[in-house]
Amino acid sequence: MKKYVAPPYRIKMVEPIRLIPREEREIALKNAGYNPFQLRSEDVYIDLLTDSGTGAMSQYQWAALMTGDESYAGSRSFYKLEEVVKDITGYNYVIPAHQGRGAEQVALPQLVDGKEGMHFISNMHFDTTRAHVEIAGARAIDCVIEECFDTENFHPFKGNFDLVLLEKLINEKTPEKIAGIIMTITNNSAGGQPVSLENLRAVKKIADKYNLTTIIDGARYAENAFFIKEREEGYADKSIKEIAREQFDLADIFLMSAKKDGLSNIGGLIVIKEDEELFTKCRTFIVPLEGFPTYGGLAGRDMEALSVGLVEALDIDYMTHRIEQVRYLGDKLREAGVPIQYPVGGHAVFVDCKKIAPHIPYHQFPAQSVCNAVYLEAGVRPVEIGSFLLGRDPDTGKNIESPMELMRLTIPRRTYTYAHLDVVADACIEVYNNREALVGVDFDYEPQVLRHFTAKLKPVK
Ligand code: P71
Repeated sequence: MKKYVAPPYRIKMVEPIRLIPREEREIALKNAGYNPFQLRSEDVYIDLLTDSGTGAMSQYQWAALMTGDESYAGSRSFYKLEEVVKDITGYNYVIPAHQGRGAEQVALPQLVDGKEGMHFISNMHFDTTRAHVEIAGARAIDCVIEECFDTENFHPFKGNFDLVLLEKLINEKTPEKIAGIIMTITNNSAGGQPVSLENLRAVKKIADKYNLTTIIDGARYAENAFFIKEREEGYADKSIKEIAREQFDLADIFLMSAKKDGLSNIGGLIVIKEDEELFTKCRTFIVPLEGFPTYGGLAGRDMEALSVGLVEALDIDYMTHRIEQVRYLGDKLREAGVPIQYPVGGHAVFVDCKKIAPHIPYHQFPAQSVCNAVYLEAGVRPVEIGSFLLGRDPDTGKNIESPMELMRLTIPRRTYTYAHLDVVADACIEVYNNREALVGVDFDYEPQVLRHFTAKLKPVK
């Protein structure tokens, strides 16, 4: 039987976008210090900077906004959100936060608990998570499988932990000095790559052996569950929600940037399985940092939209199309010979810029150079995930060389059509065909933390 695949939605409201002329793009990029983060969105035609809070809400979410209870304390909207989150996770305690890093800034220091020389181990820390680990006085160690760094090689779960290395690291640092193991699902920095349930189970077993806390950094936990359904034996007939629950069963804490698989424009969550003492600490510190524990920096209406979005993200039709769309762009690029992280991950296509611009050294940020060229070509805004984002070693102050130099083409949820993705593919292919002309960039201004957001750069002469 023929399979018909089209978006499981139709458009009822539109936001006009425009491609400004090439000369204007050149001026805009120069004024932005050759850093796409500093562009005005009106100077961008197709915005693939991030899938975080940039998606389209459904009619049910917009309707729910109107029912928000804006009470400072004990909001009805909070209790609704709490019920939805408990139903999905099976955990006991729910605290909202304004976004993922809000949840991180409250929860991570509680796990470090003021102790010296502590570490978190993750398959791969995302940049804000790494920043909050360091602000809490601890160190972040990544422990992903080697296969993840070979962009050409197919592996169904490139986000997996290296289990041998994990146990070695725990023994090396000693279990007392491990504040927690962070399961980042999907593994954003490596290409939105999934982690298998088999791998998560093995991590949990090791954590139990050494009595360590496990934390799910689950901004894209539903996408991860979908890949398990697609690729892991025995899961084809399970629902995304059922698989997600198996993921949650393997952790003690769930931190979420709800701007991704919460299908919302803002929001975050701290969810704790059963540690009442930890819950009490988080509830205490959320007050000065984010807000009263029943709103945590969110308006009542935001909590309403999130309650609906969390459920919609578990829908199989929604998710099938979501993953198909990302794969469509990846396949187009691959067919044209553009090197990408393969297989394509959940939320973005990651282009391997080490292969595109081997003539640009890591400290001149090859992927940033490719991002800028793609913007100039067609007004498409990608984001660098490489040495520019990675920053400096907090102990030595030296630029860290990222194992991969990637340009991320991040697809917002339910926002662009396949025709937009054709434009993106054409622009990338054009830049790829003229890759010898690419030049590196250097700092004009470098901020101390999370430098990629606000840095100013200049092309190397
Ligand atoms: C993403 C982001 C946010 C971002 C990063 C770089 C440029 C623009 C936007 C945020 C995450 C994440 C994971 C796995 C925690 C956060 C922080 N990702 N964990 O990929 O991917 O959440 O942004 O809500 O504070 O674009 P937050």
